[in-house]
Amino acid sequence: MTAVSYRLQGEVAVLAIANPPVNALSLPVRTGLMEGLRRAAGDDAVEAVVLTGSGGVFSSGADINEIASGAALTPPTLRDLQETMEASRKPLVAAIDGIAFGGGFEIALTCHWRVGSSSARVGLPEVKLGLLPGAGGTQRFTRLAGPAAALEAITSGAPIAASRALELHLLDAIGDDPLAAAIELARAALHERRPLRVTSEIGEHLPEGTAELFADFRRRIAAKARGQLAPARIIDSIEVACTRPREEAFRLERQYFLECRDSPQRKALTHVFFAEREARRIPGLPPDTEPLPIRTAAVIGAGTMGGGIAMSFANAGIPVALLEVSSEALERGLEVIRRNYAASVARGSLTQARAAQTLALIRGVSDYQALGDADIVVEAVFESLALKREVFARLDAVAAAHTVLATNTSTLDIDAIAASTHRPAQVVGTHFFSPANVMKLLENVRGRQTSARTIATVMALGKTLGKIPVLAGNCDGFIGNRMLMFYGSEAEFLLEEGATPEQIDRVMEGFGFAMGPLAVRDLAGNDVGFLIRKGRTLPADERWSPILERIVAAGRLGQKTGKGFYRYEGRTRSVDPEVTALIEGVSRELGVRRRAIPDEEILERLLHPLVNEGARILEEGIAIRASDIDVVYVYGYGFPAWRGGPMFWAEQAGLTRVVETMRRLAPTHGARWGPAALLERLAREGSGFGSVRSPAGGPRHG
Ligand code: T1G
Repeated sequence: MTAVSYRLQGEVAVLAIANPPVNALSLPVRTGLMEGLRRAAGDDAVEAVVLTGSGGVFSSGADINEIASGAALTPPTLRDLQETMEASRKPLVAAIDGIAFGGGFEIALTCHWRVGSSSARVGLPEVKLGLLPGAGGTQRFTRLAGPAAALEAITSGAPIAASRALELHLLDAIGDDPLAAAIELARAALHERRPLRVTSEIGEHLPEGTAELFADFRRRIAAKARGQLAPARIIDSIEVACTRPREEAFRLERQYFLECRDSPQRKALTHVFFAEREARRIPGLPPDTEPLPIRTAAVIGAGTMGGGIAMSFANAGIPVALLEVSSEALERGLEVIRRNYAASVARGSLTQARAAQTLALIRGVSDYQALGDADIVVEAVFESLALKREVFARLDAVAAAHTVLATNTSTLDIDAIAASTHRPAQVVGTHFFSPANVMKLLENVRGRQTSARTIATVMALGKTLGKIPVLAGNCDGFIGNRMLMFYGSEAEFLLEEGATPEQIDRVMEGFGFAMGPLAVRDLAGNDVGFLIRKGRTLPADERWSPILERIVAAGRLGQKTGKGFYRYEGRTRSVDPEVTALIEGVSRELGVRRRAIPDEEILERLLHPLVNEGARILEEGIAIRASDIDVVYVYGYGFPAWRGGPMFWAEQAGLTRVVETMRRLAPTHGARWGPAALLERLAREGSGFGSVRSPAGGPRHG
């Protein structure tokens, strides 16, 4: 089957890209398009050309693998195609169904006109790969829609609905049958002898492209885009569309694109893109394993997590019963959900109708018998093993035989919970991250007896809920929280030795975390962190720092009490001399002589233990692959995606440095802080994590 089909509909040639699953513009597609364009140009019977995609997709853009390998530069390149298109004397119309993203949308923007289906989405998401639209996208989009819309759309990479694209003149018409509508538009253009609209020639200087617009926008995204190259170059590229002659502007866009393409950030973001998709592959799962269809759900517990999980199901169109035995607690939980949807409507991110429709899918109940035939029940009660075992025993008695019983526990033993049921094969962990209706990561945890079908079901559910699922083995803390223990402890040890909360958080936020470790503790609640810690027993050669205990004892629970490691005015934090005194007091008690600690030491001593524990998790088979650990940290713990995740970052920085740090820490911190054997081996061999896979059976059990 050719990558591009060519057929005549009367005097109109129809070129359809056929490169499943997403019509990426790989070399065979580009070649097929070039052949089709030339054939149409040379055939007098052809008076117009319509470009479309088959399989319900226009195109997802350039082939990301080819960008990494350089094959994207093998002629005909996208720019070769665009030159041929702009030289056409015959009308070119794009018919867009499904998505037209990246280079796919850039090809459509090079057509003279564009028609979309009402459900079509267009966009330039290159920024998510550390790139900028390299085939004229910043130029043509800006000329059609104006710089303000271009700045928002291309620095966010967000998809644009057809109706909005029409408003922005990115589409010229919307039709239920975009192909027929495109052919009709082409015939009208012929009949009316419409001048061909070459989008790259629209408006030489765009009046609204004022210096203030760009200065304001740069200020507005400074925090979010800190340290990142692509957003900055996208703004530069849109600015030159408004201020420089066309030829120069296109040349500069190309220059900026190549700069981004060759940056470490592009490599890191491409790694994350494929890592997300690789995480769905579970070795050892029989290939014919069919996930259980999830048509209805139930959630036990209407607290923050339970409410957020219920919203996740409703947002995906799945009716969900939210169970809370106390009617007051149930009403409180439902009220929080109602307020969340109202806030989305107020923000304009949801229509009133859509909010009402979604809310109607959530049914509050107080009786286990009301759970009916839910296909999955997610328990989200207080983090107590005894309580969870009691809930699972009750669920086991009332749930339908096929129902999957999932626990949202963040660290407790899945096997111990499964043992309170007669269906351990259908018990699994589904660890959501707060706020559950927002955070993308879904850390699924398999127990010793969790069946292949149950695993396949919760992995597929992750995608259905619009989340990014990763499978973990069963151990204390699974993947994310187990690594976090070391990160959090080391932050406090650094405080004892001379660092301050503001220095530590500044260093980690400068690295790219949305929030540093102490600010995160204040957000999550220091009492929560302390409670989890109290439930754990450390090896004899390890200790906790007393700092967190002192902070909690002083009533400094974090943002919710207006003070924690910082003092708060709302969400704004400031240094609190009382905390400085508290920390210095602990140093004195411990006989530690405080010293100025270099930022670099803080960064390495926080990230290397994270990577080292990740290596242990990998060698124990708790994680299937290192890139899964990267996905967990990027989507669950705010690790900057443009650094690729902890394991990818460590490989780039050099695994030997991690080994050296852990060798330095082990004598004072305990044997577990010594370098993982896998890490020492890889560092010795000079190889990376890519070669490491867990045993075929998937993660073993901690
Ligand atoms: N290139 C190569 N493979 C791609 C791809 C692409 N552009 N898009 C998707 N895939 C693979 C993906 O890895 C997966 O493979 C399969 O297709 C299904 O994808 C010059 C330089 C389109 C919204 O950034 O956002 O154009 O795991 O599981 O959930 O300016 O894929 O099955 O082996 O994600 O339905 C810009 C990236 C490229 C869009 C579909 N375009 N893709 O989501 O399926 S750079 C993008 C997506 C560019 C130009 C620049 C999503 C999707 P496998 P999937 P999905």
